[in-house]
Amino acid sequence: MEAWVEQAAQLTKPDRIQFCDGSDAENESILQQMLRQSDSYRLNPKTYSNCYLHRSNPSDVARTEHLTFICTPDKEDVGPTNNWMDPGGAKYKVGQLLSDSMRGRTMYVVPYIMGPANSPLSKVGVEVTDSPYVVANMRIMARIGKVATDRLGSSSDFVPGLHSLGDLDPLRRYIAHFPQEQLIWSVGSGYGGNALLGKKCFALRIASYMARKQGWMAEHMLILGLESPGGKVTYMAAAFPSACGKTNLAMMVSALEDQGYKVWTVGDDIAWMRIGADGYLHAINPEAGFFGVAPGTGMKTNPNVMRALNRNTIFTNVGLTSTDEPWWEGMGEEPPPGLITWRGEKWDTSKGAAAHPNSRYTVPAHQSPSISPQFESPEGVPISAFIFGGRRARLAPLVYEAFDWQHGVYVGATMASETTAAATGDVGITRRDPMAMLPFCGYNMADYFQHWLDMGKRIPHPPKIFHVNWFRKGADGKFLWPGYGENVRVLKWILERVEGKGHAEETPIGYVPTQNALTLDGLQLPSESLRELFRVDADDWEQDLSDTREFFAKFGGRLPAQLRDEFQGVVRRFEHSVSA
Ligand code: OXD
Ligand code: MN
Repeated sequence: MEAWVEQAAQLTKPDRIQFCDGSDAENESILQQMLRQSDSYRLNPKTYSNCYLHRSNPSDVARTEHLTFICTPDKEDVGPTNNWMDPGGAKYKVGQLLSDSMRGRTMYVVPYIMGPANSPLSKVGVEVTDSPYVVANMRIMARIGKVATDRLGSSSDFVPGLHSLGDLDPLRRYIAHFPQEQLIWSVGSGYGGNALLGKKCFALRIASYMARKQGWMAEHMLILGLESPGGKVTYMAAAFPSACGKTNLAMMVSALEDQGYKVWTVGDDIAWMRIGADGYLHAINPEAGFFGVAPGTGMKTNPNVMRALNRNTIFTNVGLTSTDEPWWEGMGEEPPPGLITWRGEKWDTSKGAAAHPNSRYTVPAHQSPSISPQFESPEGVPISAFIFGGRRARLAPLVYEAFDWQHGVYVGATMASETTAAATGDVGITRRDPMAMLPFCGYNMADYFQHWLDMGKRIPHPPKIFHVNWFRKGADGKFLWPGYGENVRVLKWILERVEGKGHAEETPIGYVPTQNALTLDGLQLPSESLRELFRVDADDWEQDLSDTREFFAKFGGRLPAQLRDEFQGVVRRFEHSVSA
């Protein structure tokens, strides 16, 4: 590690190097350094103890997928859904931007563990960065400092990540991954997904590459435990594209709590999974905190996280009240007088939203009242169900179950969603996002599908696979399903299917709950809404199938034949159902 840090310093030429031990005293000094820069503020210490607001450069507010590269000698190895650079070329180009980039700055060295400190599934990374904001966030999102150097010892088995803010100009911004060397270089951005290298860069892009080689899975999935009456907890992992409600689902306050159904949070974004001695797939959450989207988060949508956010939290690009408290749209309160926008201007209605739509909170996971007692479990939790989903205003029913693993892989591979503000680009466009991994898969997605198919053959007790859509709209343009805490009703049906009990009928796309299969007591849902929520419309699916065909064609001969077979299977079943 010291040798690599020395190399990084020779390239970037910092004035000082600070090795982080993760102690409280050190954190205090990092926060002071963060506050000395003009973009960070301490929030009201009475109501938001040890909380901070950071305002990022307005051109640096989200992941920049067009500036994110996977660097391998053979272009084919990254596939049609990733940006490619040759490793030598990338080292030269990005190296020029990193060269001398830390002059006049401190280089912080942050050793960290992704995953519980004593878990065999966890892995060590080392990030060097010139941003105290990044260090303060890494401290919440990973286990940093001594615990990591102790685990590493004199071994060189760690993922090095070199990060520099550079000059924050998007024209000089690159997030480059070298999977074969297990190396990350990021320059020109301070935004979470681009700069907290343990998260998307390591725990998804590099880890997905490692996982395929080593026979495990690194997925963009939340992990939750559903407790049922009697106290048994069944674990599920769910993949939704960015900003589709993973955090809210993982931390849900169940609408069926008085019937004995309660949700426990293990993770809200990433799952690392290995086959356990019991034949189940076991999952750990590699992260130690939640980096959640603030707008839309309130006491109605996510009371658990709201109860966690009043201490030890870093807010990024939210609004600021005259009493030094954070504010965002959907928090549940009207804009207060004297509100300041995320750009630091006085808010009025002409300014639009006071908080940036991708503004975030970074909060320690253990502060959520819903945190699972298994959160630190070294062996992880056994997963009984995988849930895929996205925002589909028209197409997909509220929930359906795949016929088997191979069909489930097809369901995941054909996932699509209407885009949100988590990445730069147009919002509201439907894009294919297989397993929610489109921006995060560190190799050719066709090979990733094959890895999923192979894993299914190796797992003695594979999870059942489901698809949900909380976002279906009626003819009036309104959401048909209330969502949030009511989603537990869908989880309950999934649990019943896992236990071989829930009722369902076969449709061309999978098993859909029968009209009375969902527990709906206490919900005033018109029966037309219910019918609409479960409807499988042949015309809509026909259109979607032609889009899927185009998407699959991108992968050419590398697409696994089993997925072509599954595609034909859906087409055939629709033809039968129409002629019947
Ligand atoms: C995230 C994302 O921040 O997916 O989790 O963009
Ligand atoms: Mn995510």
